[in-house]
Amino acid sequence: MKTVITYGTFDILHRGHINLLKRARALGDRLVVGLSSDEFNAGKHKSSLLNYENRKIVLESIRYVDFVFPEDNWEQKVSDISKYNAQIFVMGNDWEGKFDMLKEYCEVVYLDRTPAISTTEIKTSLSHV
Ligand code: C2G
Repeated sequence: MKTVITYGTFDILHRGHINLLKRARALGDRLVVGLSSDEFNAGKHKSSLLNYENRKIVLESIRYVDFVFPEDNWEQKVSDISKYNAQIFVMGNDWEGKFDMLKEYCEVVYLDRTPAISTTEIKTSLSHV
């Protein structure tokens, strides 16, 4: 059983997120996702439109996602990798190099970001409606 792990806010899910989740899942037999808590988002200077519970329900309904757990801080990844026995850590390449310290614990893969779509752009266009 090869477990893949990834993290994110996943607010207002769009094809960029799905593309990432699909490719991450394809690298193993199951995908576990650390979903940023509302408090952690504040720490990332990100405010999500949907709160954690909403974002969790949506993420859990995605066929590529097997399990969702809260991401409360930057430091929990090493213990999560051990807790979920993850062999591969995946992030979009906007994070390229930022998590190379995890190579000591598992394979680290940065996947190309899907161009021309982001939650920020969606929120901006919504604000002009
Ligand atoms: N993503 C993507 N293409 C996009 C938008 C996002 O591939 N057009 C990817 C990001 O690279 C990330 C994942 O989708 O791997 C989730 O994106 P966000 O919800 O924006 O997550 P982020 O705020 O980057 O949080 O500890 C890590 C952080 O929690 C990551």
